Amino acid sequence: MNFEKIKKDFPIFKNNKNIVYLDSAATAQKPECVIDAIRKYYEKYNSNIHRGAYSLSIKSTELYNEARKTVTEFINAKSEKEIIFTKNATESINLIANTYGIQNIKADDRIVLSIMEHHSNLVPWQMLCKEKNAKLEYMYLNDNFEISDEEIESKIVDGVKIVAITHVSNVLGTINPVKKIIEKAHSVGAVVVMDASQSVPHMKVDVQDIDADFVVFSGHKMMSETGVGVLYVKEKILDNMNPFIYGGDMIEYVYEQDTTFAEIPTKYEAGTQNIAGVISLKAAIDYLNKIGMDNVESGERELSEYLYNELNKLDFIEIYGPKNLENRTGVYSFNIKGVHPHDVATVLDSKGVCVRSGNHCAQPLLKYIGVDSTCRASLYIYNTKKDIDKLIEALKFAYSKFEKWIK
Ligand code: C6P
Repeated sequence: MNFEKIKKDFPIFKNNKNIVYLDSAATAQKPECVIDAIRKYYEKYNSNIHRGAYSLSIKSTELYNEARKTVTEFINAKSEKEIIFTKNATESINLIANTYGIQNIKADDRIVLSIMEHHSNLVPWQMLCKEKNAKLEYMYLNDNFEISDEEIESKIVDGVKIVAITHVSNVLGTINPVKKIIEKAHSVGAVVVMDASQSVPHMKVDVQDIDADFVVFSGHKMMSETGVGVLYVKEKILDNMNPFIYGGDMIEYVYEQDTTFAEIPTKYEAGTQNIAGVISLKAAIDYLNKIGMDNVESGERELSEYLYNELNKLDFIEIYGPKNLENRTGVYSFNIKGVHPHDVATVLDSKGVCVRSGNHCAQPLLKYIGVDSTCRASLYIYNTKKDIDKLIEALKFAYSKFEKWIK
Protein backbone atom coordinates (compact mmCIF):
# COMPACT_ATOMS: atom_id res chain seq x y z
CA MET A 1 0.00 0.00 0.00
CA ASN A 2 1.31 3.46 -0.88
CA PHE A 3 0.84 5.26 2.44
CA GLU A 4 2.47 8.48 1.24
CA LYS A 5 0.00 8.69 -1.65
CA ILE A 6 -2.98 8.02 0.62
CA LYS A 7 -1.82 10.72 3.03
CA LYS A 8 -2.20 13.28 0.23
CA ASP A 9 -5.98 12.64 0.25
CA PHE A 10 -6.24 14.19 3.74
CA PRO A 11 -6.36 18.01 3.88
CA ILE A 12 -5.48 18.08 7.58
CA PHE A 13 -1.95 16.97 6.74
CA LYS A 14 -1.59 19.76 4.17
CA ASN A 15 -2.70 22.30 6.77
CA ASN A 16 -0.56 20.87 9.57
CA LYS A 17 2.63 19.88 7.76
CA ASN A 18 4.51 18.81 10.85
CA ILE A 19 2.00 16.72 12.72
CA VAL A 20 2.21 12.98 13.15
CA TYR A 21 -1.30 11.81 13.91
CA LEU A 22 -1.28 8.59 15.91
CA ASP A 23 -4.68 8.78 17.58
CA SER A 24 -6.97 7.18 15.02
CA ALA A 25 -8.42 4.80 17.62
CA ALA A 26 -10.00 7.93 19.12
CA THR A 27 -11.15 9.35 15.80
CA ALA A 28 -9.91 9.12 12.22
CA GLN A 29 -8.97 12.00 9.94
CA LYS A 30 -11.25 12.75 6.98
CA PRO A 31 -10.26 12.44 3.33
CA GLU A 32 -11.16 15.17 0.84
CA CYS A 33 -13.91 13.02 -0.73
CA VAL A 34 -15.76 12.77 2.60
CA ILE A 35 -15.50 16.50 3.23
CA ASP A 36 -16.68 17.08 -0.36
CA ALA A 37 -19.69 14.79 0.13
CA ILE A 38 -20.78 16.81 3.18
CA ARG A 39 -20.26 20.12 1.38
CA LYS A 40 -22.11 18.87 -1.70
CA TYR A 41 -25.04 17.69 0.39
CA TYR A 42 -25.42 21.07 2.10
CA GLU A 43 -24.80 23.05 -1.06
CA LYS A 44 -27.10 21.05 -3.33
CA TYR A 45 -29.61 18.89 -1.48
CA ASN A 46 -30.08 20.00 2.14
CA SER A 47 -33.65 19.07 3.19
CA ASN A 48 -35.25 16.65 5.61
CA ILE A 49 -35.71 13.00 4.63
CA HIS A 50 -39.00 11.04 4.49
CA ARG A 51 -40.98 14.25 4.88
CA GLY A 52 -41.25 16.14 1.64
CA ALA A 53 -42.95 15.36 -1.68
CA TYR A 54 -40.63 17.89 -3.35
CA SER A 55 -37.59 16.82 -5.32
CA LEU A 56 -34.92 18.09 -2.90
CA SER A 57 -36.34 16.00 -0.08
CA ILE A 58 -36.73 13.02 -2.38
CA LYS A 59 -33.06 13.33 -3.36
CA SER A 60 -32.00 13.56 0.32
CA THR A 61 -34.04 10.47 1.10
CA GLU A 62 -32.42 8.63 -1.81
CA LEU A 63 -28.90 9.54 -0.63
CA TYR A 64 -29.76 8.42 2.90
CA ASN A 65 -31.15 5.12 1.64
CA GLU A 66 -28.13 4.55 -0.60
CA ALA A 67 -25.91 4.94 2.46
CA ARG A 68 -27.87 2.20 4.22
CA LYS A 69 -27.35 -0.07 1.21
CA THR A 70 -23.60 0.70 1.22
CA VAL A 71 -23.30 -0.16 4.94
CA THR A 72 -25.34 -3.35 4.40
CA GLU A 73 -22.97 -4.52 1.69
CA PHE A 74 -19.85 -3.38 3.55
CA ILE A 75 -20.52 -5.67 6.52
CA ASN A 76 -22.43 -8.26 4.45
CA ALA A 77 -25.71 -7.98 6.35
CA LYS A 78 -28.56 -10.01 4.84
CA SER A 79 -30.92 -7.08 4.52
CA GLU A 80 -30.96 -3.29 4.71
CA LYS A 81 -33.65 -3.68 7.37
CA GLU A 82 -30.94 -4.90 9.73
CA ILE A 83 -29.02 -1.59 9.65
CA ILE A 84 -30.03 1.18 12.06
CA PHE A 85 -28.30 4.54 12.06
CA THR A 86 -27.53 5.90 15.51
CA LYS A 87 -25.37 8.67 16.93
CA ASN A 88 -22.36 6.42 17.65
CA ALA A 89 -21.37 2.99 18.98
CA THR A 90 -22.24 4.12 22.50
CA GLU A 91 -25.82 4.92 21.55
CA SER A 92 -26.08 1.64 19.63
CA ILE A 93 -25.16 -0.35 22.76
CA ASN A 94 -27.51 1.68 24.96
CA LEU A 95 -30.28 0.98 22.46
CA ILE A 96 -29.70 -2.77 22.78
CA ALA A 97 -29.53 -2.71 26.60
CA ASN A 98 -32.66 -0.58 26.85
CA THR A 99 -34.74 -2.60 24.39
CA TYR A 100 -33.60 -6.21 24.02
CA GLY A 101 -31.98 -6.13 27.47
CA ILE A 102 -34.97 -4.72 29.33
CA GLN A 103 -37.33 -7.09 27.52
CA ASN A 104 -35.33 -10.28 27.98
CA ILE A 105 -33.14 -10.15 31.11
CA LYS A 106 -34.62 -11.45 34.35
CA ALA A 107 -33.35 -11.75 37.94
CA ASP A 108 -30.34 -14.11 38.27
CA ASP A 109 -29.68 -14.20 34.51
CA ARG A 110 -26.03 -13.68 33.67
CA ILE A 111 -24.42 -11.19 31.33
CA VAL A 112 -20.81 -11.90 30.40
CA LEU A 113 -18.34 -9.26 29.22
CA SER A 114 -14.60 -9.28 28.75
CA ILE A 115 -12.45 -7.22 31.10
CA MET A 116 -11.13 -5.31 28.08
CA GLU A 117 -14.46 -3.64 27.25
CA HIS A 118 -14.66 0.08 26.62
CA HIS A 119 -16.95 1.78 29.18
CA SER A 120 -19.56 2.03 26.40
CA ASN A 121 -19.84 -1.75 26.34
CA LEU A 122 -19.73 -2.08 30.10
CA VAL A 123 -21.71 0.61 31.92
CA PRO A 124 -25.01 -0.06 30.04
CA TRP A 125 -24.77 -3.74 31.06
CA GLN A 126 -23.91 -2.82 34.65
CA MET A 127 -27.01 -0.60 34.81
CA LEU A 128 -29.18 -3.30 33.26
CA CYS A 129 -27.92 -5.92 35.77
CA LYS A 130 -28.61 -3.57 38.69
CA GLU A 131 -32.12 -2.87 37.42
CA LYS A 132 -32.95 -6.54 36.83
CA ASN A 133 -30.97 -8.10 39.66
CA ALA A 134 -28.97 -10.01 37.09
CA LYS A 135 -25.30 -11.02 37.43
CA LEU A 136 -22.45 -9.36 35.58
CA GLU A 137 -19.39 -11.53 34.97
CA TYR A 138 -16.10 -11.03 33.18
CA MET A 139 -13.76 -13.05 31.02
CA TYR A 140 -10.22 -12.20 32.12
CA LEU A 141 -6.94 -12.28 30.19
CA ASN A 142 -3.90 -14.52 30.07
CA ASP A 143 -0.31 -13.23 30.28
CA ASN A 144 -0.38 -12.40 26.58
CA PHE A 145 -3.42 -10.08 27.03
CA GLU A 146 -5.78 -12.57 25.32
CA ILE A 147 -8.94 -14.43 26.33
CA SER A 148 -8.07 -18.11 26.54
CA ASP A 149 -10.28 -21.00 25.39
CA GLU A 150 -10.54 -22.14 29.03
CA GLU A 151 -11.85 -18.71 30.04
CA ILE A 152 -14.49 -18.84 27.30
CA GLU A 153 -15.55 -22.36 28.32
CA SER A 154 -15.73 -21.59 32.02
CA LYS A 155 -17.60 -18.27 31.78
CA ILE A 156 -20.06 -18.81 28.95
CA VAL A 157 -22.27 -21.44 30.55
CA ASP A 158 -25.97 -22.18 31.13
CA GLY A 159 -27.76 -19.14 32.53
CA VAL A 160 -25.79 -16.66 30.40
CA LYS A 161 -28.23 -14.63 28.32
CA ILE A 162 -26.03 -11.94 26.77
CA VAL A 163 -22.33 -11.93 25.90
CA ALA A 164 -20.97 -8.46 25.07
CA ILE A 165 -17.51 -8.54 23.58
CA THR A 166 -15.26 -6.18 21.72
CA HIS A 167 -13.85 -7.51 18.46
CA VAL A 168 -10.64 -5.51 18.96
CA SER A 169 -9.46 -3.84 22.19
CA ASN A 170 -9.03 -0.06 21.98
CA VAL A 171 -6.24 -0.30 24.56
CA LEU A 172 -4.35 -3.53 23.83
CA GLY A 173 -5.04 -4.02 20.13
CA THR A 174 -5.97 -7.64 20.90
CA ILE A 175 -8.17 -9.27 18.25
CA ASN A 176 -10.60 -11.45 20.17
CA PRO A 177 -11.68 -14.93 18.98
CA VAL A 178 -15.20 -13.69 18.34
CA LYS A 179 -16.33 -16.62 16.19
CA LYS A 180 -15.41 -19.05 18.95
CA ILE A 181 -17.12 -16.87 21.58
CA ILE A 182 -20.27 -16.52 19.48
CA GLU A 183 -20.46 -20.25 18.77
CA LYS A 184 -20.13 -20.99 22.48
CA ALA A 185 -22.68 -18.31 23.42
CA HIS A 186 -25.22 -19.65 20.95
CA SER A 187 -24.70 -23.20 22.29
CA VAL A 188 -25.96 -22.04 25.72
CA GLY A 189 -28.79 -19.94 24.23
CA ALA A 190 -27.16 -16.51 24.70
CA VAL A 191 -27.08 -13.68 22.19
CA VAL A 192 -23.88 -11.79 21.39
CA VAL A 193 -23.30 -8.06 21.12
CA MET A 194 -20.08 -7.44 19.22
CA ASP A 195 -18.44 -4.05 19.56
CA ALA A 196 -16.75 -3.58 16.19
CA SER A 197 -15.67 0.04 16.79
CA GLN A 198 -11.99 -0.86 16.43
CA SER A 199 -12.36 -3.58 13.80
CA VAL A 200 -14.76 -2.43 11.05
CA PRO A 201 -12.52 0.52 10.07
CA HIS A 202 -9.46 -1.74 9.80
CA MET A 203 -10.47 -5.17 8.46
CA LYS A 204 -13.18 -6.97 6.52
CA VAL A 205 -15.98 -7.79 8.95
CA ASP A 206 -18.65 -10.16 7.63
CA VAL A 207 -21.55 -10.21 10.10
CA GLN A 208 -23.12 -13.33 8.57
CA ASP A 209 -19.87 -15.26 8.72
CA ILE A 210 -19.18 -14.13 12.31
CA ASP A 211 -22.85 -14.75 13.18
CA ALA A 212 -23.07 -12.04 15.86
CA ASP A 213 -26.61 -11.06 16.81
CA PHE A 214 -25.81 -7.38 17.34
CA VAL A 215 -22.85 -5.46 15.90
CA VAL A 216 -22.07 -1.81 16.68
CA PHE A 217 -19.57 0.73 15.39
CA SER A 218 -19.04 4.47 14.97
CA GLY A 219 -18.61 6.23 11.64
CA HIS A 220 -16.04 8.76 12.84
CA LYS A 221 -13.42 6.08 13.47
CA MET A 222 -13.69 5.11 9.79
CA MET A 223 -13.43 8.67 8.46
CA SER A 224 -17.07 9.83 8.39
CA GLU A 225 -18.28 12.87 10.26
CA THR A 226 -18.80 12.53 14.00
CA GLY A 227 -22.36 11.89 15.20
CA VAL A 228 -23.20 8.86 13.11
CA GLY A 229 -23.07 5.26 14.25
CA VAL A 230 -24.34 1.89 13.11
CA LEU A 231 -26.30 -0.82 14.85
CA TYR A 232 -26.68 -4.13 13.02
CA VAL A 233 -29.29 -6.50 14.43
CA LYS A 234 -30.38 -9.83 12.96
CA GLU A 235 -33.81 -9.28 11.46
CA LYS A 236 -35.52 -12.01 13.48
CA ILE A 237 -34.37 -10.34 16.72
CA LEU A 238 -35.22 -6.84 15.54
CA ASP A 239 -38.79 -7.87 14.72
CA ASN A 240 -39.43 -8.53 18.41
CA MET A 241 -37.68 -5.52 19.91
CA ASN A 242 -39.45 -2.46 21.29
CA PRO A 243 -38.46 0.99 20.01
CA PHE A 244 -35.80 2.91 21.94
CA ILE A 245 -36.78 6.54 21.30
CA TYR A 246 -40.32 7.64 20.51
CA GLY A 247 -41.37 10.52 18.27
CA GLY A 248 -41.50 11.59 14.65
CA ASP A 249 -40.78 9.32 11.68
CA MET A 250 -40.69 6.07 13.72
CA ILE A 251 -44.49 5.82 13.78
CA GLU A 252 -47.03 4.33 11.40
CA TYR A 253 -50.08 6.00 12.91
CA VAL A 254 -50.64 8.02 16.09
CA TYR A 255 -54.06 8.03 17.78
CA GLU A 256 -54.95 10.04 20.85
CA GLN A 257 -54.31 7.12 23.18
CA ASP A 258 -52.16 4.74 21.16
CA THR A 259 -49.54 4.49 18.43
CA THR A 260 -48.52 1.92 15.84
CA PHE A 261 -44.92 1.90 14.69
CA ALA A 262 -43.15 2.12 11.35
CA GLU A 263 -41.46 -0.89 9.79
CA ILE A 264 -37.88 -1.74 10.74
CA PRO A 265 -35.40 -0.06 10.60
CA THR A 266 -37.29 3.29 10.65
CA LYS A 267 -38.98 2.21 13.90
CA TYR A 268 -35.58 2.76 15.56
CA GLU A 269 -34.72 6.08 13.90
CA ALA A 270 -36.91 8.63 15.66
CA GLY A 271 -36.59 12.32 14.95
CA THR A 272 -34.50 14.08 12.33
CA GLN A 273 -31.39 12.03 11.67
CA ASN A 274 -27.79 13.10 11.05
CA ILE A 275 -28.42 13.06 7.30
CA ALA A 276 -25.11 14.65 6.29
CA GLY A 277 -23.29 12.32 8.67
CA VAL A 278 -24.91 9.25 7.15
CA ILE A 279 -24.05 10.50 3.65
CA SER A 280 -20.47 11.11 4.78
CA LEU A 281 -20.32 7.53 6.07
CA LYS A 282 -21.23 6.30 2.60
CA ALA A 283 -18.44 8.44 1.13
CA ALA A 284 -15.99 7.03 3.69
CA ILE A 285 -16.98 3.44 2.89
CA ASP A 286 -16.71 4.12 -0.86
CA TYR A 287 -13.20 5.45 -0.21
CA LEU A 288 -12.25 2.38 1.86
CA ASN A 289 -13.70 0.09 -0.81
CA LYS A 290 -11.62 1.84 -3.45
CA ILE A 291 -8.47 1.07 -1.48
CA GLY A 292 -9.83 -2.42 -0.71
CA MET A 293 -10.25 -3.72 2.83
CA ASP A 294 -7.66 -6.45 2.21
CA ASN A 295 -5.11 -3.74 1.38
CA VAL A 296 -6.18 -1.68 4.41
CA GLU A 297 -5.63 -4.69 6.65
CA SER A 298 -2.36 -5.87 5.14
CA GLY A 299 -0.96 -2.33 4.89
CA GLU A 300 -1.74 -1.63 8.53
CA ARG A 301 -0.25 -4.96 9.53
CA GLU A 302 3.02 -4.04 7.84
CA LEU A 303 3.09 -0.68 9.68
CA SER A 304 2.05 -2.31 12.94
CA GLU A 305 4.93 -4.78 12.74
CA TYR A 306 7.34 -1.93 12.07
CA LEU A 307 6.00 0.05 15.04
CA TYR A 308 6.15 -2.98 17.33
CA ASN A 309 9.76 -3.75 16.39
CA GLU A 310 10.86 -0.14 16.78
CA LEU A 311 9.15 0.24 20.18
CA ASN A 312 10.76 -3.00 21.33
CA LYS A 313 14.20 -1.59 20.60
CA LEU A 314 13.63 1.02 23.33
CA ASP A 315 14.47 -0.65 26.63
CA PHE A 316 12.79 2.14 28.62
CA ILE A 317 9.38 1.34 27.12
CA GLU A 318 6.83 -1.13 28.44
CA ILE A 319 4.21 -2.31 25.91
CA TYR A 320 0.79 -3.68 26.94
CA GLY A 321 -0.67 -6.05 24.37
CA PRO A 322 -0.18 -9.40 22.62
CA LYS A 323 3.31 -10.31 21.47
CA ASN A 324 2.07 -12.38 18.52
CA LEU A 325 1.41 -9.79 15.87
CA GLU A 326 -1.14 -11.83 13.90
CA ASN A 327 -3.44 -11.46 16.89
CA ARG A 328 -3.34 -7.69 17.21
CA THR A 329 -4.01 -4.51 15.27
CA GLY A 330 -2.05 -1.26 15.13
CA VAL A 331 -3.17 -0.01 18.56
CA TYR A 332 -0.21 0.18 20.97
CA SER A 333 -0.46 1.12 24.62
CA PHE A 334 2.86 1.73 26.30
CA ASN A 335 4.59 3.66 29.06
CA ILE A 336 8.03 5.06 29.65
CA LYS A 337 8.75 3.19 32.86
CA GLY A 338 8.49 5.55 35.81
CA VAL A 339 7.04 8.53 33.92
CA HIS A 340 3.40 9.61 33.89
CA PRO A 341 1.88 9.10 30.40
CA HIS A 342 0.37 12.62 30.36
CA ASP A 343 3.91 14.01 30.76
CA VAL A 344 5.16 11.78 27.96
CA ALA A 345 2.26 12.76 25.68
CA THR A 346 2.93 16.46 26.36
CA VAL A 347 6.57 16.12 25.34
CA LEU A 348 5.56 14.13 22.24
CA ASP A 349 3.13 16.90 21.36
CA SER A 350 5.98 19.41 21.52
CA LYS A 351 7.51 17.37 18.68
CA GLY A 352 4.22 17.32 16.74
CA VAL A 353 3.34 13.74 17.66
CA CYS A 354 -0.31 13.20 18.67
CA VAL A 355 -0.93 10.20 20.94
CA ARG A 356 -3.64 9.63 23.49
CA SER A 357 -2.77 9.26 27.17
CA GLY A 358 -5.06 8.27 30.02
CA ASN A 359 -7.30 5.34 30.80
CA HIS A 360 -8.85 5.15 27.31
CA CYS A 361 -12.34 4.69 28.79
CA ALA A 362 -11.34 1.25 30.04
CA GLN A 363 -10.72 1.67 33.77
CA PRO A 364 -11.50 -1.94 34.80
CA LEU A 365 -8.99 -3.18 32.20
CA LEU A 366 -6.26 -0.83 33.36
CA LYS A 367 -6.86 -1.82 36.97
CA TYR A 368 -6.68 -5.47 35.92
CA ILE A 369 -3.33 -5.05 34.16
CA GLY A 370 -2.05 -2.97 37.07
CA VAL A 371 -1.56 0.52 35.60
CA ASP A 372 -3.46 3.79 36.07
CA SER A 373 -2.95 5.04 32.57
CA THR A 374 -0.90 4.57 29.42
CA CYS A 375 0.17 6.38 26.28
CA ARG A 376 -1.45 4.96 23.17
CA ALA A 377 -0.35 5.22 19.55
CA SER A 378 -2.86 3.97 17.01
CA LEU A 379 -2.40 3.65 13.26
CA TYR A 380 -4.55 4.13 10.21
CA ILE A 381 -4.19 4.13 6.44
CA TYR A 382 -2.61 7.60 6.23
CA ASN A 383 0.28 6.77 8.54
CA THR A 384 3.75 6.06 7.19
CA LYS A 385 6.99 4.55 8.41
CA LYS A 386 8.29 8.12 8.64
CA ASP A 387 5.53 8.87 11.18
CA ILE A 388 6.70 5.93 13.25
CA ASP A 389 10.32 7.08 13.02
CA LYS A 390 9.24 10.50 14.30
CA LEU A 391 7.39 8.89 17.22
CA ILE A 392 10.47 6.87 18.14
CA GLU A 393 12.71 9.94 17.95
CA ALA A 394 10.24 11.89 20.09
CA LEU A 395 10.14 9.07 22.65
CA LYS A 396 13.94 9.06 22.86
CA PHE A 397 13.82 12.83 23.37
CA ALA A 398 11.17 12.44 26.11
CA TYR A 399 13.26 9.79 27.84
CA SER A 400 16.33 12.03 27.72
CA LYS A 401 14.33 14.75 29.50
CA PHE A 402 12.91 12.47 32.21
CA GLU A 403 15.78 10.03 32.67
CA LYS A 404 17.36 11.77 35.61
CA TRP A 405 14.07 11.85 37.56
CA ILE A 406 13.26 8.16 37.10
CA LYS A 407 13.91 6.06 40.20
N1 C6P B 1 -12.97 4.72 21.79
C1 C6P B 1 -10.78 5.71 22.10
O1 C6P B 1 -9.99 6.66 22.11
P1 C6P B 1 -18.07 6.32 20.49
O2 C6P B 1 -17.48 7.26 21.48
O3 C6P B 1 -19.49 5.96 20.82
O4 C6P B 1 -17.88 6.73 19.08
O5 C6P B 1 -17.21 4.96 20.61
C2 C6P B 1 -17.19 4.28 21.82
C3 C6P B 1 -16.27 3.12 21.75
C4 C6P B 1 -16.80 1.85 21.90
N2 C6P B 1 -16.02 0.77 21.81
C5 C6P B 1 -14.70 0.85 21.59
C6 C6P B 1 -13.90 -0.40 21.47
C7 C6P B 1 -14.11 2.11 21.42
O6 C6P B 1 -12.79 2.18 21.20
C8 C6P B 1 -14.91 3.26 21.53
C9 C6P B 1 -14.29 4.64 21.42
C10 C6P B 1 -12.20 5.95 21.68
O7 C6P B 1 -10.44 4.58 22.40
C11 C6P B 1 -12.81 7.13 22.37
S1 C6P B 1 -12.99 6.86 24.09
